[in-house]
Amino acid sequence: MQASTLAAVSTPNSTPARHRWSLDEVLALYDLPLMDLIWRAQAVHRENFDPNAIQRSTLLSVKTGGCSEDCGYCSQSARYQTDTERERLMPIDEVVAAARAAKNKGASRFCMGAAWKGPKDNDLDKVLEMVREVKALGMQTCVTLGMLKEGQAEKLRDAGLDYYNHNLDTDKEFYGQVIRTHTHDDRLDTLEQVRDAGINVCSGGIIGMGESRKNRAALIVQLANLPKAPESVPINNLVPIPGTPMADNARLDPFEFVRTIAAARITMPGSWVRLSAGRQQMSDELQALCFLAGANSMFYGDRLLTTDNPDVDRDDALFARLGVKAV
Ligand code: SAM
Ligand code: DTB
Ligand code: SF4
Repeated sequence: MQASTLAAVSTPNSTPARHRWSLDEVLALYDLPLMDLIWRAQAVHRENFDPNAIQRSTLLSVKTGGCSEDCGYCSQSARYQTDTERERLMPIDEVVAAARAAKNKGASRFCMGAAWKGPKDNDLDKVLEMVREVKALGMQTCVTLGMLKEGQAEKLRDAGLDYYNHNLDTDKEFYGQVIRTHTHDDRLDTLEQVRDAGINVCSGGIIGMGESRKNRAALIVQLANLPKAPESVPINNLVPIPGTPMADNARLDPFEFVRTIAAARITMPGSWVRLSAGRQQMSDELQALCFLAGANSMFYGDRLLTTDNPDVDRDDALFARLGVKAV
């Protein structure tokens, strides 16, 4: 099928069947001249979203460092000597205070991250309480806790969780060069549990890890062809962390990042595409190009998990300059 084929194919007397994207089709998107790619992504964006509205989530690391996993990009793996110290799970009242502050600054969703391979049941009980209390503030809730065991997704749903973040991170073919302590299939298994429990799925990846364009396109294919596309798709640009194997990675051409956003927008037309890690290192103009390419969500607040994000004053000024509103 040509890259220009519509993303949905109608069958008589039924809802339109979803188009399954092939690697060649997504590579053909990447190969378009940048202006054509952005034009196409912007057209898809406008058919599905208000192009001047950007969703803002604030992140908080509720359990930092000391993780058993060996993800080659991560400051929180116990296997690498990084500046990130191991900390205990934060007390609930501190988490709720941070969520309240984020709401007052204009975030609509609060995402709590834990550096775990997956949650132990007694830790999960504390996170459930955090979810209930943040939800009671009138915010959407999101957590990212690693791999889930049977029954845990249902508990999170019953606590009122809106989104579970669990990234595929990279192409299945490249995964083993980044992470050896768990597999791409393990990630898919958790995504299935989250989906089956009726929680919104937030899943995306990181680029700039030394992967090829083909790997980047394959990641997009793997996300877009999930049984249902994730409602939220974070695209992270690697933040190189001293002490990790990726500390000295060369910076990816920023236009390749823009192309990845556009490919996500075109292949997942109804999903919120999040311009995620790496904004601190981007100019305002590059961020505006990402929004033009179809990003309509971002992390808002001075910190990501262990690294800096643009401060809220810079983001508020950017929104005003672009005439963009927060949702
Ligand atoms: N431990 C859980 C997990 O791995 O799913 C949750 C926390 S983990 C830090 C969440 C995500 O942050 C990762 O899947 C990865 O996509 C992103 N991330 C972590 N370190 C990063 C870095 N240095 N640069 C860009 N993205 C990063
Ligand atoms: C996601 O895709 N990116 C966020 C969130 N989900 C949890 C995390 C980015 C982390 C960047 C590096 C750090 O601050 O440690
Ligand atoms: Fe642990 Fe998540 Fe970091 Fe991997 S990405 S080392 S699982 S905190």
